[in-house]
Amino acid sequence: VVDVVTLGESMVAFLPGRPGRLADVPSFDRSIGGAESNVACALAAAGHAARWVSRVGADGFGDHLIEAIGSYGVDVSAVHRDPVRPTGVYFRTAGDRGTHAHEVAYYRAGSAASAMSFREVDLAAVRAGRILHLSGITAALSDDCLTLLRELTAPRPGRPLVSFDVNHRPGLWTDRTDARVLLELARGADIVFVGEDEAKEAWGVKGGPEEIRELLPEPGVLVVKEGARGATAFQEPAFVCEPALAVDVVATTGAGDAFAAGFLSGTLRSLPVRDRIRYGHLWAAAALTAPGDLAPPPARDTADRLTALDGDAWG
Ligand code: KDG
Repeated sequence: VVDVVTLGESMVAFLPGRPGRLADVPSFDRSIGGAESNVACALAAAGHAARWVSRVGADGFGDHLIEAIGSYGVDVSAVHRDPVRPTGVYFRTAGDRGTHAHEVAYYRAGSAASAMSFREVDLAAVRAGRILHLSGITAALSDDCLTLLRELTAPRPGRPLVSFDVNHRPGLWTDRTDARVLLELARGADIVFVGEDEAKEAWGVKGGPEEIRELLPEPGVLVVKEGARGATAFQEPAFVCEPALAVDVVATTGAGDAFAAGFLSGTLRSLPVRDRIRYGHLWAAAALTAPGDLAPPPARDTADRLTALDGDAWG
């Protein structure tokens, strides 16, 4: 039995040897990135049965992704190899503590994953879990990928619970389609994660979580992430706000994926919404304090003890 299936592009990620501009940094360390595989890896590391579905090149980077993601215990048997298109890669820089924002340089146009399509993916493998986790990144990769997401978020009898992280990446939304398509996709999902900042950028929302809920009343569960302040989850008739943990941030990349994974872990365990958010915060804290995209979540008994702490200990 598969608990969670995630589908999306992963890339070999190159992390800078030192802070500075992309133009100046001389060396990078190899790592892995990919929002949806990050979610699968965190869930598998926490003992859930997770599968990642994707397409990678028939190249060494594709071998590395399959091996590295598989080593977390993720089922990678439904990942296809593209004989022609390469595996995507990306480079990231690091800011000198607050002096400048980091840069991201993607080399993924025409990648193997951008050729994922409704005809090509193994739909039975995609729909086999209790939860299917998707993200808006896939919608930006190609027309075929967007069609695939539309099909997977369309109503259908017996479909898994569809979880959708908006993951608006401005660098990917340059010409083809407007990022407002992310709103349409989110409306078809059962659980939606969105950052307040993303809702501003992608949809022009000016207010806070309530205004986002008005725009997105359909999903049974809507989680609005408010950065270092915390997160609000709407599940009618109630909503729950929980402050985030204060941590010394090393790198923010991957924190949203860790949050989603923690929240989904709590969902699989049927925990109350407050605890699902706390799990999200705890797992995000682990990712925020590690340099790469991925950090294994705290052990379940430790996390259970921490999430049960009194409200005052939180925030
Ligand atoms: O959420 C983290 C991802 O953004 C990172 O791993 C790279 O998947 C990635 C993307 O497309 O930005």
